[in-house]
Amino acid sequence: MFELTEAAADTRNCANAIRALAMDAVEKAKSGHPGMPMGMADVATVLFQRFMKFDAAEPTWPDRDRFVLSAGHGSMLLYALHYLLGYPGMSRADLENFRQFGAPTAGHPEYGHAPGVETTTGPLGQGLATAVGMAIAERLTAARFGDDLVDHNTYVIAGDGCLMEGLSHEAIDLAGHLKLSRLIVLWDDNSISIDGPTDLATSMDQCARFAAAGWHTQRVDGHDPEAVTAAIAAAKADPRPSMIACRTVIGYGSPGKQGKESVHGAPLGEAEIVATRTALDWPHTPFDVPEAILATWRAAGRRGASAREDWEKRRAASPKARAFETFLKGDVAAEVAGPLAEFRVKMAAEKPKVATRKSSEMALGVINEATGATIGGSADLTHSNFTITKGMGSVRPGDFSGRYIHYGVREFGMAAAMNGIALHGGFAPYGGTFLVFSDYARGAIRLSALMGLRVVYVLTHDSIGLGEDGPTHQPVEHLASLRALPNLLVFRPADAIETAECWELALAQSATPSMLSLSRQNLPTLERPVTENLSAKGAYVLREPAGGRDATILATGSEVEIALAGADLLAAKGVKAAVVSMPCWELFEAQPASYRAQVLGTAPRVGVEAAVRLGWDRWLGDNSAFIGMSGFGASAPAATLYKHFGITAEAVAEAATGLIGGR
Ligand SMILES: Cc1ncc(C[n+]2csc(CCOP(=O)(O)OP(=O)(O)O)c2C)c(N)n1
Ligand SMILES: [Mg+2]
Repeated sequence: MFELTEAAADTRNCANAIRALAMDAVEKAKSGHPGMPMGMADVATVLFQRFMKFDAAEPTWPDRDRFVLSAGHGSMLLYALHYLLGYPGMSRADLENFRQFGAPTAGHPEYGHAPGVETTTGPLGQGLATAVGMAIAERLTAARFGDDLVDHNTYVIAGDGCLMEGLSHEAIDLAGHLKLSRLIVLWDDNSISIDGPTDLATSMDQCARFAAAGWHTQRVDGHDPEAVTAAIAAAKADPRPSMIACRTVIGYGSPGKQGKESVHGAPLGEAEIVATRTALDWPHTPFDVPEAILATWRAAGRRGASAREDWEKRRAASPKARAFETFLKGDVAAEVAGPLAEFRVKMAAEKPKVATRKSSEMALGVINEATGATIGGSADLTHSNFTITKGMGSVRPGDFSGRYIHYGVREFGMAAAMNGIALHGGFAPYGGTFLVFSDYARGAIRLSALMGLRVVYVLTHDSIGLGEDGPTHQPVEHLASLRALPNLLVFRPADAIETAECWELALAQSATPSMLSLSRQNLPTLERPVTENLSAKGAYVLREPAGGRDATILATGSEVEIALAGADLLAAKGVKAAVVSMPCWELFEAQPASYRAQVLGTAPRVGVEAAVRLGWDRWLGDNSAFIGMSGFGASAPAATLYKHFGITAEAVAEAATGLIGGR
């Protein structure tokens, strides 16, 4: 190896500590990805020792720089950094337990498992897109509380895979447009992914792509600490978001495997590890870091302590101190509960016949007035999703005082950005698109659920009820598919009152995202008490016939009206049918069995939902029928479609009659 100056040798040794820990942990686990941490060790060392504003002892300091390892397979890079820097919750033993059950050192970085892990990554591209949300949130927060309380950067390490993902296009376009100058992406430009050299699959000029999206771009040798230092300094100084293509060698230091795809995701093997220790001049036993090197790292971990203490003083002296604290707590539910309760009373009195997307807009009017924490948006369907309310103001490049984000036609990018906004703290992001296009956002919805983030998806046009746009736009399997996602509340309110209730419940969650499935077509206001939030139990008896039930009709959303009409037809024939509205299965599932039994009753059941049957059998039991969809919809007026697909009051009545043996 070439001669290094003393400072450079120090940096190289510090980077070698990352390399050694990564290869040792992967070797011990017999599983993991050593290549990326070994390749990016120099860049990460420069970033954390010379630039990142953080205090390892206080990983939740609100004004810390955020670091996102978008190439989440390189998790050992993050864990090694956290151990070396002295973060709490990351011991040597944790590194030795890499990828073992219960250890904070999961295969990919998991939000909440260890302090300092800012977001879950692993699904390539999402870290980058989530970081865009964090960078937006930083500017939104700064616009409200001032640069003396909020002024930090968001750094991302992304790999070839992250940049090949389509999501990266959405993310960099949005970031470039919004001129997120504090966002800096370090691309691990190693020309290798799993299958081999990246030229098997791409010939993209990434710098040109980023530049076209309005980014500042640079190329550096990712193994030259001074070049990397100069590049990050230039990136910080530039008023655009920055991408630095860091030319690296995957698995750097492994004489037999560096530069090859074989080092991407498998242990080096005993012999190669011996050779690597020699090549790196790292004669230490596994997981041992010499005291002097560890001391350098630990000092770097404390580097930001005085900046944090200064910040604490500024906060204490700030006239906005209290407001900032309240904001960070993010207790939106307390702010909106009273006004929403009043709103329900008003709806019960006025009985509007409006689409639930419209009810949602009305509820949002109340919510957005009662709290400043909501950040709305839509993927270019604002005037269909009805997600904007009076006076919100659009977020624009250079002006983050507004509360509404025009995410553009970027559903996945929107959802990932909302995760980033939620992770950043304080805000309650919501964003709209058509329910059918939740598929485009699904990867990020899944991470909202996995991370337990309060994000609200406003998904309108939720069935064949949208009519003429036809089957490409009519969701049929989406409710079932989203209900299958763990830790996601799927709300499908039936009227203006339930819509307000569901919004209240969604905003009251602290560790669960929600989605509201909302109709395009008008729906009547239900006759029911509004003294309590009935949707909170997930399902409730909307109509109980006198003298016991012959049948129970279960329905959600727009089909509750049909269920009631079906019950009317049955009543005319002397059949006593109860009607149950089920705005949220997940909340109903969480009720005591006795409540569920009382709601469901013992009479034969008919389920009605303009969607596929999958999942309904949980509620229907043996002697049952389902009125819904069994295939794709069609293009026609909604009324024609409901008739054509047999989702009618008559069909409900007929099904119930059939079940009880005809009358
Ligand atoms: C969305 C997604 N698709 C596929 C994978 C599986 N995967 C993990 S790493 C990887 C290759 C990534 O290549 P690169 O980013 O260049 O990483 P490097 O090999 O350089 O470490 C793939 C396909 C994934 N984690 N996420
Ligand atoms: Mg690569």
